[in-house]
Amino acid sequence: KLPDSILHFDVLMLDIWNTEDKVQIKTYHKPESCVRTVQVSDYVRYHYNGTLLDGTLFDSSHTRMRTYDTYVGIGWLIAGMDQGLLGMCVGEKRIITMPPFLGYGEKGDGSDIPAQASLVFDVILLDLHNPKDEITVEVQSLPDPCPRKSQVGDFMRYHYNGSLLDGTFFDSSYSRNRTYDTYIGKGYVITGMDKGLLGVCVGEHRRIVIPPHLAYGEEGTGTKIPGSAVLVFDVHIIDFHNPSDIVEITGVKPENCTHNAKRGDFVKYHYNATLMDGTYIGSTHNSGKTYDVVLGAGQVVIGMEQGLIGMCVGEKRRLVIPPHLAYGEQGVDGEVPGSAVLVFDVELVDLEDGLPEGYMFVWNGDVSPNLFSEMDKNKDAQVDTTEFSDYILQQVEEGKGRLAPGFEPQRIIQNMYDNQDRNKDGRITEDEFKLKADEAGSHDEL
Ligand SMILES: [Ca+2]
Ligand SMILES: [Ca+2]
Repeated sequence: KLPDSILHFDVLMLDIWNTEDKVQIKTYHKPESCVRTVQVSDYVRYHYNGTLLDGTLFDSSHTRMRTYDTYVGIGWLIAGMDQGLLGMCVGEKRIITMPPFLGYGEKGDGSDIPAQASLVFDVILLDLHNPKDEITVEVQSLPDPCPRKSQVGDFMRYHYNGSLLDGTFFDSSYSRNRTYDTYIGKGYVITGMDKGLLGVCVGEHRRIVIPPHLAYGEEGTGTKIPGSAVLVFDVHIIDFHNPSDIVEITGVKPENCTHNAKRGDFVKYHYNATLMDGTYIGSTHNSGKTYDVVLGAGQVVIGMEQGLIGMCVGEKRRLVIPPHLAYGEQGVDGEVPGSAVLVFDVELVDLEDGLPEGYMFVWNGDVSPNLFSEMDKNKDAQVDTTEFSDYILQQVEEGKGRLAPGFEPQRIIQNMYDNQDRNKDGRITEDEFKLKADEAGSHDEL
């Protein structure tokens, strides 16, 4: 022992705790919106930096570039974390400080955490769900009226933005500039989406929050959706239909509407066409020229023919035509998207009665018994195309016969002529004429 010596101690305080200590929580960032906080048995994904009380870093999820994923409050974590994460919001940042007996205690952990060390975790919570969770749906805007809501088996076209709970974007149909198209309720999309798209209206905006067990599970998918991630989809319903849909016809029938369009009739109409969301497709009103077709002749899509049948001149209808009665899955390049439902506002402007099914020419009265000799103007015992054509046109002009409306008369007459000229030598003899006239049920009959 040295007498009268002065002792110097340089003391560096590394750690201090008390057996009465509890977990200390200091929140230094709280998100504006916090609909839900961590409860016992929730599953969380978070990032952390772990340090000793003196600031020595012993572990970091950030350097591993992946979140720490675990259940909370049921003993999967050290006690200090099981307690310290409770009540946290997604997006919240907090510092959780715990005494060693709530951390790794007397033994410490490996070479990085010494015995009896207090621990400090700087935590940001990224994700939170409970295995008992269902999807949640938040309707953001609802069209009025909404005459129909989607059901299992409908085919839907929608846009979406997909993000994780902390707001990290992972996918968007908008970026591809095309809708996502699928049957719903049939397992073609993740379970949560299948459920979340039921009961929607055309035009609706809704947010669908899907826990991982109803999405991509513990594995996640691709590079952007981590395992056990909750997904947030903001969807906009463009349209939907059912494969069993027929043309939906609305409109008020004018009074004294007695003469209605039927198959074979030649009709002239105006239309304005849009998609269900109002996107313009086309209109006759721009040119002022009507669209003219023969009903049943396949000149327009089936849904349009069905929608026009039964209309009278002056009548207006709205036709909602599902894609299988319009342009199908293909659509029309650059004009109509595949599988799109179309809305036509039509007005019938003119209607000319067609001929009976299958006929292109009919006599209004009795047929002349001297048909052949009447046609054979120059009396050379054969009818050539000019004689034939002149004769038919004259009958039409005098009201004795009618050609099917809506077709080129010369083409009809040429067909009739070719039909009659059995040996195809370019002229019709009296024998050919009789032979043909004897056959029953043939079309374009004289
Ligand atoms: Ca002749
Ligand atoms: Ca001939």
